[in-house]
Amino acid sequence: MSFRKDFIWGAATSSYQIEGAAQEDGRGESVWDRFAHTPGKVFMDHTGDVACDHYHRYREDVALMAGMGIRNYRFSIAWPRLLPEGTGAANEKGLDFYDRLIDELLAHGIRPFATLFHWDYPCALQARGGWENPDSPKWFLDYAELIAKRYGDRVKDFITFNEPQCFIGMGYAFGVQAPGVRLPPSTVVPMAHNVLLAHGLSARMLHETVHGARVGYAPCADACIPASESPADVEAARRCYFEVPDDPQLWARNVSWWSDPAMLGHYPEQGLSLYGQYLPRGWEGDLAVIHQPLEFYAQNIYSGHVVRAADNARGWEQVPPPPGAPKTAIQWTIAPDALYWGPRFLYERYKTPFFITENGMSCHDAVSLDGKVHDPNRVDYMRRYLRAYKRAAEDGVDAAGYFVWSLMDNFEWGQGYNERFGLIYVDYATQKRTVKDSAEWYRSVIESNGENL
Ligand code: IFM
Repeated sequence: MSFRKDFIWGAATSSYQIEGAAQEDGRGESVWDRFAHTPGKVFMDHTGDVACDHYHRYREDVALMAGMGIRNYRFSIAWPRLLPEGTGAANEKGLDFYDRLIDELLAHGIRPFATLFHWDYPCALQARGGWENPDSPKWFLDYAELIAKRYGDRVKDFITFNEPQCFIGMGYAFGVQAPGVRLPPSTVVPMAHNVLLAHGLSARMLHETVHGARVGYAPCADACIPASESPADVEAARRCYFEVPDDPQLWARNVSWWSDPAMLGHYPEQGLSLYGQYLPRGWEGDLAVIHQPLEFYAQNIYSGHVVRAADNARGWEQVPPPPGAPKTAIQWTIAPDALYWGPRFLYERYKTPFFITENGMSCHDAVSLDGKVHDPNRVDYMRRYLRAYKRAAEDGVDAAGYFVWSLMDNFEWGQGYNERFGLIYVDYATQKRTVKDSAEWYRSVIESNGENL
């Protein structure tokens, strides 16, 4: 047994992290432009103004991708590039950029997977209340419809939102990402509901507008890994994975609040008991819109923590990692079994073809004297994680795809350019690209459909 024959192997990026050209061709300002330009918010005050200059170098990047054997590319569209004011008049030059990118991908035999929103929210809409505004789902729908009508003849695979846990939870509750505010659940819960409604509205519209559309959704979370395979530990890990935290700043870091409404048509009971009081009037009526049939359910998984059964009210407790447990450069615990238990628990619950839409490793890579970038740690990380994912597929998970994060080194949000996740090394001073060893290895994985893992 192996991965299914039509398994999708790909690589992912996002607009603000790679495009640059932040003030070019009529692009509007996003909350990330403003946040990054606020001193002290991002490592060394780095910004995405230039990033990988992909806006100008997309042809070179697509050619590199094709040379690496990548046949599926997940990218995101910058809302303020298409609609500088967030709504209203479209920016033809912005629309034209994605036309050219999509055409270039197709000319190289690469299938585009377009993420509608990967965090670069228009400042013009933020000034109107952003996701707090009850009109915000409709604003998103209009933006999504522009994309569907313009690109739907060539793009069939769409992901509505990337990691709402981060752009809502880290942006508005924990306050460490753009726009960087700390608001209470009474404000953030209605915002989250508006995001879910925007997801449902746009998924429905994509199915109605784009012939043959395949729509998915990409939240995230560290997976819970049972300490042993005893039924008690497995159940403890499952409970932990789907529990909504009782914490006013961290509550949004969970799986079920963000996925149950979209995938099952209801909010999780345990979460409702904590936060249901803050949902906007009429929320029950929105659930039918939020709950749209999706062709795939996705998750971004990088890490996990070990959980065991415990004799306490929750029924579980975390097992602290042992001293010296392996970590990536960004300090995330290396936990390959996250790609077994995460997909397994999620598929059991949501019963929908499953994608990993992000997984990868930050390393402090360097160009060696031989002019190459040797990154054995990344190869080892990916091999371990992919083996676990393959085991999940063998145990019945309908594993349909995997996108490595990331195609190329890029602007890593609050960490600026300090972290490198790419298969392609980017020298930001010269914009020279160097394909890393891991890219060569990934090509062999793709060619063997994971048989060589
Ligand atoms: O770079 C990010 C990406 O934008 C969202 N998921 C996690 C990645 C690594 O932090």
